Amino acid sequence: MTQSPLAAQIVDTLKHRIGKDERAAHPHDWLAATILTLRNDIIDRWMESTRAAHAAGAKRVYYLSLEFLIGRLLRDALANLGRDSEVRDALEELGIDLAEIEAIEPDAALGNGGLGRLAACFMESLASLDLPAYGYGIRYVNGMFRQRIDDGWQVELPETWLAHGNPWEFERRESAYLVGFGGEVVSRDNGRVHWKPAEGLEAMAVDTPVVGWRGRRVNTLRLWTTRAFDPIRLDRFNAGDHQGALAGQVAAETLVRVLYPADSTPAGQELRLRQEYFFSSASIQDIVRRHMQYFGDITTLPEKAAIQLNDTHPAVAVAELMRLLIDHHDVAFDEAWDIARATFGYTNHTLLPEALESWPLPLFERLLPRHMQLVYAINARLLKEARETPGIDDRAIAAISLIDEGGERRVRMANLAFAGAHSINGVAALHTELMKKTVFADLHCLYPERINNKTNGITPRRWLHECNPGLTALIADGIGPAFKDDAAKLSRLAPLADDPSFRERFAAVKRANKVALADYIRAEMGLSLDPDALFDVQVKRIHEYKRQLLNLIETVALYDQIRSHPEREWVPRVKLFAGKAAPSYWNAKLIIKLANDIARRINGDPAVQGLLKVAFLPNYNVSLAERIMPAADLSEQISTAGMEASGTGNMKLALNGALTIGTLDGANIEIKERVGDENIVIFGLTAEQVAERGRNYHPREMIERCPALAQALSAIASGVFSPDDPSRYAGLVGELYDHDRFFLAADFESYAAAQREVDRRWRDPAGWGAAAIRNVAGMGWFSSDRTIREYARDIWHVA
Ligand code: B1N
Repeated sequence: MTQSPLAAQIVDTLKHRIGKDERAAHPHDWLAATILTLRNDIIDRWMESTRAAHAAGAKRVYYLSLEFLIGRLLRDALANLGRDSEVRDALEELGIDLAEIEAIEPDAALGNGGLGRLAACFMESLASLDLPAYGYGIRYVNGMFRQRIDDGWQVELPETWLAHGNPWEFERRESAYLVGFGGEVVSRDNGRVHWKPAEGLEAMAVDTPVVGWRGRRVNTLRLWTTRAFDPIRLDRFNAGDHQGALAGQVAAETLVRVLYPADSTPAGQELRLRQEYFFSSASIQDIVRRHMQYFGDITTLPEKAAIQLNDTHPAVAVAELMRLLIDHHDVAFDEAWDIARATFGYTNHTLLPEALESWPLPLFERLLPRHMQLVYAINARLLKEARETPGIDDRAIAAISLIDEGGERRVRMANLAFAGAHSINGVAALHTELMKKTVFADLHCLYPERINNKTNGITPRRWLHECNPGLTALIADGIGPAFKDDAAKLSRLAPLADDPSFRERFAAVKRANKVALADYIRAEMGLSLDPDALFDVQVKRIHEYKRQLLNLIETVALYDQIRSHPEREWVPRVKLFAGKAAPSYWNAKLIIKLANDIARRINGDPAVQGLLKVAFLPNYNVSLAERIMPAADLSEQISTAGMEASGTGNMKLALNGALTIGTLDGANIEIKERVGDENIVIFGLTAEQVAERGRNYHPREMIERCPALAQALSAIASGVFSPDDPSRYAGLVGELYDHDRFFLAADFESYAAAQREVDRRWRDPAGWGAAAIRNVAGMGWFSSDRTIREYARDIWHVA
């Protein structure tokens, strides 16, 4: 049999690049050979994209983010290049199953959750919209930890995504920069200021190509790794100090070793500040070098570069650009400040006060003495402007200052980012309005034109086409393929909600996806699930404000009800939970244990007759999300109103035909507007009511007035689900009576009623199916292509 050219290429790559023949090759070798072969095509397009942008003198977008949660890349590349079936066939000729080798590609988990995944969706949309862009971040050796569940408890294991090498990346040894720390600032005779760092390490670029839809453009994700300047100190080694000889190397490796695994809470340690400055400095140096090489005049930087700060993690880049302009390019302070503000945009992702980054002043000054001076200089200018603005009093001045003077003095990174940017955006409409009223109220008063909203989005390539091929084919059959190039065209699906035969086919696709997920869960956890039950999912980081505990308490209340009234017609439900807890977040870890304790008890109770099953799926990551989204019927988006900035899992689930049960929080509000009030189940206090209630809230009374809630809480607190340690949850539940910071008691009744409304709707399959289809039809607006178009138009000013 003659081999197809592609199959021959893969075999050739296997032989000459991997050094294996067909008989000796392991699945990992086939995976690498396939990627390396496909890469040739990608490289050609990559170079073409770079050349064209250069020739056009185009403005470039730079997305600075400490996190890029990109997941697996092969499926994405194949789909976007349209080479899926060609590669599948070639591998089949060689006796290799594409799906099998795809499944062993490690997840690139260089992020915690929503913020990191958003950065990955944005990179894909930037390439799909043919915008010249670079993502800048850190090439962590160990990404987000792998979660194992041992006896119901979370155990964190190191994640080793680079163990088999990484065929997607290119080391750029020539793109290397010195990044300094510590030392002193000296004034030179010529009036210039010079920073002499005490320590230095080298940042080296490692590039990954990002393929856009239909291979239109290939952009660069540039992740920095470290090289010790002087890898081994031979003088020390020869003197017998073997460890000392390698100290520089070890310090350099430590910096990029791990991703901080805390979502929405700042780590606060010195290593984190070092990571932030390391990647910010390398990125700014790279941007300035490219600009000078192409355009030769630093003052035109804002015309040719838009730098977006993904939260405050890269906010020190503002001071770093000022330093390069003033100390290295002889730009005067005022002009440098104008250039910086015209270049930077800042995106805020959270209002939680405990999540706002600030650094103890002594630490900041010790690590970055020159930046400290610049922060003072910027602050002096800022406060002078504030004092000259009518209506700004001393209290407002204190709030605007880059330095927090209350208690231990600290540098406020959000204020630095705000002051140093021409645009400050929130990630959903409500969140943006709350930014104006809360954290940034005074800065907003000073610069009322800066805050704007850019509601988050998700890429429909990964989160519909690739993860749900069944639904994608059905949609194409119903409305034609145009939605693949323009997600807004999904709206054409709406009339088909009234077509019984389309609804039936839609239900069959959903059922097949549920069977696939049930098969996975049986294989992984030994738990059998009924694919005809309602699959109710809450998948996201474990955090008290996201209220997994509310869902669990309601689950217990439902369990009690089923046991007391077995004669009633209960809707069979499967409650699925997944998500990671920050390793140091005790209550979050306890909530995972509670989910597992509740699951064990309910799943083993013959009295519920399989009407209710509960499962906590270990190690939630991008790949597991790709399995869950297509199989969900109900999406739990139940954060305390005002606390979830946007959410993006809510978008992925609705796009795949799940109905949302949710609060009026984050992007839920905009989802409701787009899918229609009848196709979403809303409950609970509004953000305004939460703020109002906060001052006069008595959870104990509310609990005592609601027997279902009181009973569920006392069952959990007294050890019904933890007979091995009856007081395990006494503290977790006890806190609710007196504090209940997240208003579980206030929202419980409304949540439980909403769940019974969900049951009522589920009993009408036609009505449910129509609502699910209308969800898909309404979700096109949440494509990250739309989000990126808005950033491009309003913030970056690129065509
Ligand atoms: O960013 C997502 C939003 O959809 C979520 O609502 C929001 O919670 C999330 C410190 C964060 N906010 N803040 C973080 C992550 C890591 C870290 O070290 C904060 N993540 C969010 C995308 O906009």
